[in-house]
Amino acid sequence: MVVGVHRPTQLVIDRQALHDNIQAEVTRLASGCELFMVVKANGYGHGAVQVAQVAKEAGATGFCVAILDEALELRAAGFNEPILVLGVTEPEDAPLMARQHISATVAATDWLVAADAYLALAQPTAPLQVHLGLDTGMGRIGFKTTAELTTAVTYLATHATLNFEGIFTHFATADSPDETYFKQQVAKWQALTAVLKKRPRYVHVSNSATSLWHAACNDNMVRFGVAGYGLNPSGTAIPAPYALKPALSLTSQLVHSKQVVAGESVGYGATYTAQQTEWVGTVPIGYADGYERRLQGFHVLVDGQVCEIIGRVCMDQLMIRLPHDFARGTRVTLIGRDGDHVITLQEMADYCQTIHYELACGFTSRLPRVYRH
Ligand code: PMH
Repeated sequence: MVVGVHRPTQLVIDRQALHDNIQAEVTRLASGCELFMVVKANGYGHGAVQVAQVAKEAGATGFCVAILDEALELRAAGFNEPILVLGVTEPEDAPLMARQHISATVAATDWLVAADAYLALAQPTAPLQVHLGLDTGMGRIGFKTTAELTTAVTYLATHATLNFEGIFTHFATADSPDETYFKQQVAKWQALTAVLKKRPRYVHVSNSATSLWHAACNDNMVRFGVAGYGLNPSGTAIPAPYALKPALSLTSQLVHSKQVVAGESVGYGATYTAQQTEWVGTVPIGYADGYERRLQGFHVLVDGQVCEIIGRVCMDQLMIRLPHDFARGTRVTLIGRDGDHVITLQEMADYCQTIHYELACGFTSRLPRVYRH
């Protein structure tokens, strides 16, 4: 997809905010506990390489991604830190991961057997670094029983192509005020890991929510994601222990303004009809940019003033009701602050009945990412 550099609509990423959030967490961690910044999905839409650079400056010592290509992007950009792929990769790619010093998440022993065959053939100079994933209640990937885990650990210990570098689990409800299910997962984690005779290099359970609110569980590494971007993992349910600074803003400009009279309609489906004479502005952003169609009725800031989105959000444009005429080129803020008003990703997510994670990841590559500070 092309990047719209000739259109005045852009995502603005505040590097200082990213830095402050990550550094605040690094500072809180117990000594010996490392922070790996989670930069999957293009750094939650913020730009993986740029976020990784800031995270490194702020004290992150490694990175987590979802898929192998995201790890390769970081290697190609020159990062030498440990990188863990959190999703299941293809055993065929084990030699590539070993050569690139990219750590694999493994959720079943048959994966190890298949990877070993490819590694034995390719003979990379280094073994493949393996993190065993344990399913303690997320129900996604991982070993579920001590028997399965013991088989995998024994296999790792007896195959020189593979190195047992880490073990981890993932919590489903660490962002919830109700800790019942969280505690059940912790108990399962403790029962499963009790069979280990030797601790691997990294033992980790914490996403942002766990590190923020259950730091006693952290062990020696945290996988810090959404809070690094300045977003509260719980939405508004639990206050963060320090002020999180949202790093992402979305800005545009008015490209058109006109008066409509009572009875005239706006947008596909003619769902909005003016009741009186009013000014209508057009902003060059739409659902093809990840600005959700569900945001009809939400608002933007025009020169700092709150204006409602009227009619359906189109693919590339949306219309707003203006208090009066504004010049073409007037500043429009879709996320962020202008004067006394601020629009947060959280408010947008609430309006769309989703979570800020989904909206942040949903901004498409047509929107240029511009870095400030
Ligand atoms: N570790 C794993 C295994 C994850 O899947 C995620 C996020 C994180 C750490 C970081 O979580 P945080 O951003 O809440 O700090 N994964 C996802 C996901 O799969 N859907 O939403 C978030």
